[in-house]
Amino acid sequence: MEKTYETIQLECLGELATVVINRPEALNALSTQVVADLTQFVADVQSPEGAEVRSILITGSGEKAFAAGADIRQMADMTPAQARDYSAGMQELTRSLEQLAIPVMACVNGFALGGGLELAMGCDFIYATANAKFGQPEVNLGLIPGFGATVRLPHLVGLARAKELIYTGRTIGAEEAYRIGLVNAVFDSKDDMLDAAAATCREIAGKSPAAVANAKRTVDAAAGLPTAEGLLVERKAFGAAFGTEDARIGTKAFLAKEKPEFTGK
Ligand code: CO8
Repeated sequence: MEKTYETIQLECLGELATVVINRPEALNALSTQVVADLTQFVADVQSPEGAEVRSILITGSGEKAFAAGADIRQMADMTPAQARDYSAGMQELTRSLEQLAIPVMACVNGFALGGGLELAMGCDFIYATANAKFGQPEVNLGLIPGFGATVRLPHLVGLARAKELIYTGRTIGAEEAYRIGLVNAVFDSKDDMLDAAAATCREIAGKSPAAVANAKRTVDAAAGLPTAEGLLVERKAFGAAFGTEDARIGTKAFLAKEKPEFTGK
């Protein structure tokens, strides 16, 4: 897929699309244009032209920031109604990332604060560099998180840790983020992180696309449901997996001791 956007750079290498948030002068803060460009990118991936894309990495330009939050300059004069619309736009973007049938990884270099961390949490999982810094500093501005952290942060790190981070506005380093389950892995350099993320994407791309999409949909649908309801969601999706071509291909190949050639159907 070849597309250009105002505030994000797209690098496509075969099936892997790497999105680089590119506003280094503002530490990649998420202006309305960045949100619009990311939203357009998701629409492009879902268009026929984007069919070749099998996984997505989102990262920030330079070494200093993934994204230092919503653009405070733009936000400063918003009315409550405008802020609600702004929040809605970004919430829809993160929902659309969660609803894509392919994996989306956040690769956090430097600051992932406020809306930056919320964007990262809208991805399937997060890799980070050792210099990464995470936090929800909205209380320092008299605000609260508005791009999903009150919902997703407790899912990832538990209610009490999420409350502590949100109430204090404290920034934590990569090692602590790893220890509390916010990030999956920490790397010495940005290149190491991006290489490892690309390898994980290749690993996933070698599996059944139908199964990966079903797993993503099911985990998303079951997240936050009471156990009994979540199990019903899983049961239905497990049943549906047996209606796919990939399930026949995968199970037959196993029994024949062959490598499966999945079709994604
Ligand atoms: N928005 C706009 N510009 C920013 C932002 C930002 N979030 N962060 C940094 N910048 C700009 C700075 O203004 C500065 O610009 P200039 O050179 O023109 O003065 C440039 O980036 C470099 O920043 P610093 O000089 O501050 O760099 P430091 O290394 O000294 O500090 C920090 C780095 C600690 C990251 C610091 O920049 C900082 O604290 N930034 C703000 C972090 C923050 O509070 N983020 C949360 C924003 S609120 C949010 O995300 C809420 C989301 C929910 C919204 C709900 C809907 C309304």
